[in-house]
Amino acid sequence: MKLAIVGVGQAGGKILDQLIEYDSSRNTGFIEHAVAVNSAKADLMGLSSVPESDRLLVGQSIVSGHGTGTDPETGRECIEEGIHEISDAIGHVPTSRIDAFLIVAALGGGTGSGGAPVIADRLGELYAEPVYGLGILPSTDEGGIYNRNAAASLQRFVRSTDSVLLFDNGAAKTSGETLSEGYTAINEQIATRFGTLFSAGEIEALSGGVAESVVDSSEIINTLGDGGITTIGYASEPIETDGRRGGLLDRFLGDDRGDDLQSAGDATNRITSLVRKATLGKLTLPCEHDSAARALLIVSGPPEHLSRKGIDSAREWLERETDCREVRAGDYPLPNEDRVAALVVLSGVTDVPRIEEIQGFALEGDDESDDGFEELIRYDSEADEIG
Ligand SMILES: Nc1nc2c(ncn2[C@@H]2O[C@H](COP(=O)(O)OP(=O)(O)OP(=O)(O)O)[C@@H](O)[C@H]2O)c(=O)[nH]1
Ligand SMILES: [Mg+2]
Repeated sequence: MKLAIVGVGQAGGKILDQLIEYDSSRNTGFIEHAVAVNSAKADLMGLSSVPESDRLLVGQSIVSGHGTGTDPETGRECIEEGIHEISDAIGHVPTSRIDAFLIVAALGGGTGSGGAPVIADRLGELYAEPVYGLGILPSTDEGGIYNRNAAASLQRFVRSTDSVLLFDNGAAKTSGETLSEGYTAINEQIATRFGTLFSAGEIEALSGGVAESVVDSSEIINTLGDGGITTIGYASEPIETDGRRGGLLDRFLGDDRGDDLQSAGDATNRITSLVRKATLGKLTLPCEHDSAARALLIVSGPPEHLSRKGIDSAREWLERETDCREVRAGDYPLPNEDRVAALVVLSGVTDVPRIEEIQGFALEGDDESDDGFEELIRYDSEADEIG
């Protein structure tokens, strides 16, 4: 599907950079237009893939180009000061070329945390297309300020968007590495997961014709729904290609499964096993699977490896695992790819331990946050209350 993306703040800009890199290196073309917004000049200058003309410095009269120093209230003011400039820059491309907007920001800092919901509100007022958020949660050990900022920002972001797709830095971090050392790898993980999702709905551009089972943008939009939180699981596995068969055969001989991956049965098994791995492994935001309201399964790879039978039986498994009747499934044919990958989207999730933990930080620091969080956890069944 075609997106107009806004990266807000430092993390938002870096992740936007990485998404552009993903899109251009694979020629997927899901990013129709992109803008990076920040109150810190140095962070904007540090970007590489976002063209300079699409970088917007805001809030200069408030913070003189130095960022907010982890203060969402100042972040909100900076974005409000520049909101017309920001919406002009985003509106540069006609909406007939766009299926949805995506606003990317870390929720624990200042500019992105305070500013992302302001931009979402504005786009929601101006356009009929859905507005999604891609929110980065701080890891728990970043401490009270980051976690409290994230608590307040998440609540506002959920209210002002059609869905917030969340990525928890803490769940992605590998042991022995500080968070900042790991950002490059983490941002690649983010781009692979969310890039696969949004480019899957853009497959017409690649193949020139649409097979019946290919995921399209309306299935993604229907899965994300109109209010709530979304999380993603991903798993992939290399496949042998003609040119490399010798080397890989050697590898298989050393593999005690001893299976012949060329048979149709194995293509089916590979898919069901990848879908289990994607669902039961680390989600971008860990949650109870059966609290999802909707799910979408996308299997990508060379068309001859996308077994319809495998996708059907994986979808049935996912229906049981999520206890959810609204499970969509489709494929994403990538003729030149040397891997098969499964992407599992769980949307409208309500039972999320990390959000309860963030709620605890908010309650510690500020009595007023109490009511808001009660609403956030319940929003899905009582969406009208917060609409
Ligand atoms: N995944 C990821 N998280 C990041 C990255 N850079 C910073 N973060 C996280 O983002 C949060 C801080 O948000 P920033 O984006 O740096 O803050 P900001 O929006 O620029 O706001 P200011 O406080 O005004 O600078 C922390 O929780 C960091 O862990 C990154 O490259 N990738
Ligand atoms: Mg910053």
